Amino acid sequence: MDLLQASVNDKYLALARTVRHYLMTRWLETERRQTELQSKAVAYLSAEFLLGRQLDNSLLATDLEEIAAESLQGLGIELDELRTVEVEPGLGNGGLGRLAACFIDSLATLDVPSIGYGIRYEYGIFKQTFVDGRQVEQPDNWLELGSPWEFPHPEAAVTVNFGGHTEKTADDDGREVSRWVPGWSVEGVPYNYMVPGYQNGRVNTLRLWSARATKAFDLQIFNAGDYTEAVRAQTFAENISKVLYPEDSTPQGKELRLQQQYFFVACSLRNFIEDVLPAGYDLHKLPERITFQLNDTHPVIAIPELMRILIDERGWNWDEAWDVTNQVFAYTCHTLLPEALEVWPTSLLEKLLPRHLEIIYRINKDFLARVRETYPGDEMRARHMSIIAESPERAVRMAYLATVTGSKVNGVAALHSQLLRDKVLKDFSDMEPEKFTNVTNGVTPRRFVRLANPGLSGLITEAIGDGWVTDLDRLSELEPLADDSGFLSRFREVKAANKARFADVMEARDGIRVDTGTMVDAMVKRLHEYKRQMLKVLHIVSLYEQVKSGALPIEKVTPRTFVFGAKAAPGYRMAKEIIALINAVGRTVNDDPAMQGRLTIVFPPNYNVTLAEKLIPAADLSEQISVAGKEASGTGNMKFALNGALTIGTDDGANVEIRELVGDENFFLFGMSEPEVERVVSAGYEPASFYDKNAALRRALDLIASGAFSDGRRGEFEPIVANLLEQDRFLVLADFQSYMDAQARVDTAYADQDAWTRSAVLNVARTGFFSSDRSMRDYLDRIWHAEPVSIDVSSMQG
Ligand code: 26V
Repeated sequence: MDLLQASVNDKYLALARTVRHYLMTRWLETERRQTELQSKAVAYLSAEFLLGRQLDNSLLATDLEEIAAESLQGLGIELDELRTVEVEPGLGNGGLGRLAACFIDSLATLDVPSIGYGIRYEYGIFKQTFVDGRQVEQPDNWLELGSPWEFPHPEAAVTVNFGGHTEKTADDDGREVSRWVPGWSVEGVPYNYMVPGYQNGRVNTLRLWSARATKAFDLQIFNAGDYTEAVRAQTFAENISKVLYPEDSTPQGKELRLQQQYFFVACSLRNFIEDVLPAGYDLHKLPERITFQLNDTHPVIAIPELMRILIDERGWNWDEAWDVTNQVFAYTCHTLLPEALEVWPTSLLEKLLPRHLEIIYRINKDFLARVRETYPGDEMRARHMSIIAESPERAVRMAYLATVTGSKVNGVAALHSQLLRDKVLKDFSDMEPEKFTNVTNGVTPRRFVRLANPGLSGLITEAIGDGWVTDLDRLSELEPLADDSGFLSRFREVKAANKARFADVMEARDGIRVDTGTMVDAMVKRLHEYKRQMLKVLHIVSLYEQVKSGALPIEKVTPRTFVFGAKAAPGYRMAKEIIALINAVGRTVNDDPAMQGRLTIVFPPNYNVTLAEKLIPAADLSEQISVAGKEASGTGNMKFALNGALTIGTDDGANVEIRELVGDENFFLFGMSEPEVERVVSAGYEPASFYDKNAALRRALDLIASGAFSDGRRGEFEPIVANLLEQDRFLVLADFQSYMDAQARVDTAYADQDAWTRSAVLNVARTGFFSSDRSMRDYLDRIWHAEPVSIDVSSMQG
C-alpha cells in the first residue's frame, strides 16, 4: 500500500506487525527450550487479564523504541500518534484482572516458564459514558479494527461438554462407576498472545479461549434441514465468550457465568495435558510439571474437572486422583466481603455439570469425615465447614472447595491474609494452619513506572543506573537524594511536566480543563460503597459549604483538582447514585465563581489502564480510604506511591505495608482500625449520632439533601443521604472527622513544597517492595517451587 493512502490505523498495524515479528523468533525459542527441558511451569488460571495497550510494552521489552521512532520519523510518521490509536483490551473489571496482567509480565521477566489461561471476551468491560451525570454503559467492541497481537489457532480447537446426565455402571471388578453422558458441547478456539519478558529473550504465552459451535453439532442440524436452527445454535455457542461480566464483588448466580468458567478451565486443562505435556506423559508425575494457580474462585471448577479426567477418562481410582489433584492446585483469595464469595446452586450444577457435582459431593463427604475425625462430636463445626451450604438454597461454596483441595491458600496483603486466617476461613486455618500463607500483591515497574513515567524513570536512571527496572529494591539507593535540593527540584519539574501531560490528555480526550498549578488529588478505583467515594464527596462538599457560609475564607483553601475515575457495576443502584452525585457536585462547584477555581472536580468517564498511565504520574495525593478490614489489598495504592504521590489512607489492605515502609511522617493515616471497626459494629453502630454531634458533617449532608446540587430537587439524592443516616454499612460518618483532620494535615504539609517533595521522593525510594517481581518470587518460594529457565538470545537475529 502507498504510504500516502495509509490510515493511521494502517501505520499502527504495520509497526505492530514488525515488532511482533521480531518477538516471534524469541517466542518459538522459548517454546523449544521448554519442550527440551520439560521443567516445572506455572499456569495462571484467571477469568480476567486486564492487559492495557500492547505496542508500548512490546517496544520496551524488545528495546526497539528508539529505532522504531527514528525509522518512522524518516517516513514522516510520529510514533506517538501511532501509540494512541491502539484500543486497549479491557478484559477485566479492575484490580484482580490487572494483577493477573502484572503477574504474567513479571513471570516472563523473571524467566519463569509459565502460561496464562483465560477467556477471549468479544466485549470487554463496558465503555462508560455520562448522560446528565448518570452512568450509561456502551459495549466495548475492542476487536472492531482487529488486533495485531493475537494469534488464532482454529486447528487446535478443543471440545467442551455440558449438560446431560450421569449413568451408573460397573467396571470389570464389579465396582460402581459413574459415566457422564453430556447433552451438548461447544468448541474452544485458542488465541495466543505474546508475553515478552523485559529484554531477556523470553516470550511466554497467554492463551485465551473463544467459543464456537462444534462442527458435528452444526452438521447434524443442517442435515436435518433446519438452517435457522443451526445458525441459532452457533449463536448460542458463541455467547459463552461474548462478554465480560461487569459485576465485581457481588457475584450473581448466572448460568452463563458458570458456563464461562467451566468453558475456559476445561479448555485449559485439556490443552495443558494433551498439547503442552509430551504425548503419553504419566500424569502421576503432574505435580513435577505444573501448579495451577486459581485466581479467586472463578476457575475453581477446574478441581472436579481434573478429578473427572483422571478417574473417568484415565480410569484411576479416587485416592490416586485426589493425591495428584491436591498437589497441583493452589488458591488465591481476593476479597473479604462475605457477599463476594461465590456459591453455585446445586440445581444449576446438576443441570450443567452433573458429573462434577457428584465429584464435589464425594470430595465433601471425605472432607467432612476428616473434620469429624479431628473434632469428634463437633457437628456444628462440620456443618459450618461443609463445602455444601444448605440455606438459603443448596449450593457449593467455591472458596471452601478451593481451600479444602488446594495445596496452599493465600491472601493478597499481610492484613488480608491474617483476616482470612482469623475470620473468613478460620475453621480451615485451625485445622490445617500450614496451608495458609500471604503473598502481598505487586505491580509491574515496567508498565507503571518505566512506561507511564518516562520523566521520573530518566531521573532515577541518571541517579542510580537502570538496574531498578528489574530490581525495584534498588530504588532505596535514592534515599540520600531526598536531601539533595538539586534532585528535589528536578523531581518537582518532572511532576509538573506530568501534570501538563495529564492536562493535555484530559483536554484532548474529554474537553476537560485541568489547572496544572493545583494539587492533583486522585481517587480512582471501582465504585463500591466499601471503598467510600462518599467520604471523598463529603470532604469536598464540606469545604464548599464552609466557603459558601463564610466560615472559611477562599484564600485559605489549598487549590486542588479532585480527580475521580470509577465504573459502577451496571446493576449496582447505590454505586450509580454516587456517580451521579459526584458529577452533580462537580457541576455546581466548578461553575461557582465564589470558588475562583480553587476547588475543581474532574470525573473523566471510562477510566481504564490507558488513562491510569497518564493520571498516576501526575498525582500528588493518593486516596486509599476504604473502611478498615474490607479492601483485600489494593494495587492502585502501590502505583501512586511508586510515582511519588503521598497517600491519605486507612489501615487497610496493603496501605498498612505502605505506611510501614514509607514511615508515618510520609503518610496521612486516618480512621478506625479493623479491630475498632469490629467493636463499633458489634456494639450497634448508629450513624445518626455522628450527624447529631458533628456540625460540619450535618451541614454537608443537609446541603446535599437541600437540593443544592440538583437544581433544588430535594429528593434527588435522598437514597444516598437516607442510607448514610440509617445504615452506613461502611462507617462513612464515623470516620468523617478523622478524615477531615487528616486532610487538614495534607494542606499544611503541601504548603511546604520542599518537605512535600522530600516525602514524595522517600515514597519512591521506599516502595520497591511493591514490584510484582517480588510477588512472583514469593509465590515461587512459598507455593510454586518452580525454577527460572533462561533463554539464550545470542544466536537470535532481529
Ligand atoms: C468477583 C466477580 C463475581 C462474579 C462476576 C465477576 C466477578 C469479578 C471479580 C470478582 C472478584 C472480586 C474480588 C476482587 O476483585 N478483589 C480485588 O483484588 C485485587 C487484587 O488482589 C485487590 O487489590 C483488591 O483489594 C480486591 O478488592
